[in-house]
Amino acid sequence: MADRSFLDWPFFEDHHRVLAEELDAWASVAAERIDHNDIDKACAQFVAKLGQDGWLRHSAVDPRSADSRMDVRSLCIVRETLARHDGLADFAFAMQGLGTGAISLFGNAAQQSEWLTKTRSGEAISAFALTEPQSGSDVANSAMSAVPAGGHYVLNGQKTWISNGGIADVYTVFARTGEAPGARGLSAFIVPAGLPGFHITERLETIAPHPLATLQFDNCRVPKEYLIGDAGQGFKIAMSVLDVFRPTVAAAALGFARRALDESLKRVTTRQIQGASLFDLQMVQGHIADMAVDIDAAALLVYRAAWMKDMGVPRITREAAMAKLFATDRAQEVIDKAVQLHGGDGVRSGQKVEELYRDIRALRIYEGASDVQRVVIARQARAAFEEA
Ligand code: COS
Repeated sequence: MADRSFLDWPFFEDHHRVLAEELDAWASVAAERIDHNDIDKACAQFVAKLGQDGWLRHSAVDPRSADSRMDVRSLCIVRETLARHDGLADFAFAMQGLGTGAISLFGNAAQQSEWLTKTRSGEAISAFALTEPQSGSDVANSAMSAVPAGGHYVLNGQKTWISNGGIADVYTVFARTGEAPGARGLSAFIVPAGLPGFHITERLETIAPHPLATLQFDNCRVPKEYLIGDAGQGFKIAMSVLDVFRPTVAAAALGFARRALDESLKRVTTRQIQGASLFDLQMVQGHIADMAVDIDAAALLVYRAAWMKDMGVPRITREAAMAKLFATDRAQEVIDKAVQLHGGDGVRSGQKVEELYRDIRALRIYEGASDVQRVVIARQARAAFEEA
C-alpha cells in the first residue's frame, strides 16, 4: 500500500483527503482493468467512465460557477492516484484538462458552457495542439498561420505529437496571427474535429502507446467566436496553461514512482536470498531508502507548486518547472532501481515495473523537456539575483 502520510501535510484541505481516498478505491477496480490492446477504444471508454462517475469535474472549471480558478491540488491528486494504478488511466484524465486548459483559464462564458460541459461529463474528448514539426521546445517559433477573413480565421499548417489526435472531439490549436514577431504574434483557437480542411495525416507509435497524431490544416475556416482570449496572446495563454499542468505531470511521475516503490517492497520482502529476504541486504535497504527520499522530495515540490497556485499566486512558473524537472527525473531513477531489484523479471514484458519503465520516459520530454525546465529555473534564479 503506497505511503499516504503526505495527505497530512498542511498543503491540503479535508476535501483533498476525501478525494484521494475515494478515487483510490474507485481506481483499484476501474483503472486496473484497462485493456491496452486497443488504446483508442480504451481511452474513449475510460474518459466516458471517468465522466459518468464524476471524476472529470476536477479536470476543468465549472462553467456554471463564478469562480474560474482551477483546483490544482485536486488535479495533482487525481493524476498521482490514477498513475499509480495505470498510465493510460492517468493519460485519459490528464488530456481532458490540458486540452481544455486554455478554455478554463481564458475562455469566455459561451465557450466554457459549450465545451467544458461536454468534456467534464466525458461526452467530448479534448486535445492540446501546440507542437509543430519544426518547433517543439521553441514555441515562439511556431509557423502555423491563422489569417482573419470575414467572420473566420483561415488556418494553414501542421501540428504533431498531439495527444488524443485522432480521437478528440475538440482541439485547442495555437497559430500565428502575426500581431508581432515571435512570441507576441500567436493566438489560441478552439477547433472542433471534423471542420473542413482539418485532417489527421499520421498516427504515431511510442514505447508507452497512447493516441497520438499529426494534424494537417488546409484552409480550415474557424469561426472568430472560437478565438480564445485576445489575438496575439496565444504564447502567454500556452505558458499559463503549462504552468498549471506541469505540476500535474510531476504528480503523475510521483504516482509511477510510488507504485515502483510498492512493487519493490513487495518483491524484496518476499524474495529469498541465501536463507534470508532480499530486504535484509543493506545494499537493498539503501536503494529502498533512496527511493523513499526521492518520492517525498518530489511530493513536496509538486504540492508546493499546486498549493501556491490555489492560494492565488499569479505565476508559479519557477515552482512548476522545479516540480516537473525533479519529479520526472527522479521517478525515472526510482523506477530504474525497481527494475534492478526485480532482476530478470524487471525487464519481462507484462511485469508492472517493465510497464512503469516505459511509461515514465515521455514525461521527461512532453509539456517542456527537462532541459527546458532547467532554462526556466536558471532564468528565474538570475532574475531574482539581479533584483536583490
Ligand atoms: N506565463 C505567462 N507569461 C509568460 C510565461 C508564463 N509562464 N512565460 C513567458 N511568458 C511571457 C514573457 O513574460 C514574455 O512576455 P513579454 O513579451 O510581454 O515580455 C513572453 O511570454 C515571451 O517569454 P520568453 O521570452 O520567456 O519566451 P521564450 O521564447 O524565450 O520561451 C521557453 C522560452 C523555452 C521557456 C518556452 O518556449 C517553453 O516553455 N517551451 C517549452 C514548450 C513546451 O512545453 N512544449 C510542449 C508542448 S505540450 S506537449
